[in-house]
Amino acid sequence: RLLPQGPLRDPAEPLPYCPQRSPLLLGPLTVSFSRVPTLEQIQAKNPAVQPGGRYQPQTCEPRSRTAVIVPHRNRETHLGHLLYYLHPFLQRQQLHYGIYVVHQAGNSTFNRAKLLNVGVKEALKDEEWDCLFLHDVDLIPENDHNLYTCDPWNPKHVSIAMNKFGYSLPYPQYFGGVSALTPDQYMKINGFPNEYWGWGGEDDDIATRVRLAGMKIARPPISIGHYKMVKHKSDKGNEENPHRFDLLIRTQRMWTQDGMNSLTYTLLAKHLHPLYTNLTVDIGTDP
Ligand code: GDU
Repeated sequence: RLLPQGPLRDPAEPLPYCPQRSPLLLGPLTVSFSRVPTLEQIQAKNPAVQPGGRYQPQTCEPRSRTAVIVPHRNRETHLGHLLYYLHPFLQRQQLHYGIYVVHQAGNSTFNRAKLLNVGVKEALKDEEWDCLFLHDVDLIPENDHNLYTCDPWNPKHVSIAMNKFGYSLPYPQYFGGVSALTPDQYMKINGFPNEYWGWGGEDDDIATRVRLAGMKIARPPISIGHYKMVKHKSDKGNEENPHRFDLLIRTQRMWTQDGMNSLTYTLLAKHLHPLYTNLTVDIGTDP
């Protein structure tokens, strides 16, 4: 039974579930970085987005509550591109969602995986999210059939076909870019490692955790896992991690000790920006 919408609907009655397949989806999208949108322009295009970058459909009960968590420092232009494309994309999928940007304070070496652990911990204080999307700031999905929902059984690697790798997977265990885990799956792998400072290695560590925790990597069909990367030079403060191969040898021994159960940080600020929740965090420095 479909309930009447609008003024005829009794507000005490629960909303019907959103359809299994959203009627708003467009399929392949054209993504261009030729103009950098201002935050005001993005806000004007997304009037239903609430402070903190939250949204939920008004006419149906969403089937997923997804938190998108973005590790960030000094990539404001990329963040503009991501917000410009991601807000309408997620609304077309009829999701209840929130976007979190986890900003590493200070100039010490960048630590992507630890920032994502912080984002998960803080996001779960806000709401009972049932899907966590761990999302690089410079990757834009190019097909909205790529649903930002979780696989109930296995962690999902989503950015499987990036333009920079010729729209194919660079190697079978690749887990970098964009991935999606339920909170249970995230805890089952003890989250992401905290000890990878600088570029590289942490994504392979996470893939190993998935295997060691007895799960497999789920993936969408290659044709819909397309992503376009905003071109960038390597960042100051995120140089290649020279210890990454040594750390990877130790994953099997360390994964139950290094992760969500050993996470320490200081939350310096939490700000509900009109388009996202900004968490500014002191995660310490590379030992
Ligand atoms: N980032 C910042 N500021 C920085 C450095 C990194 O915001 O100064 C964030 C961004 O979200 C960025 C992400 O960290 O998208 C990953 O960093 P890079 O873009 O420099 O790395 P790559 O483009 O080479 O990314 C690939 C994968 C990542 C990760 C990385 C190795 O897409 O998910 O696994 O390799 O660390």
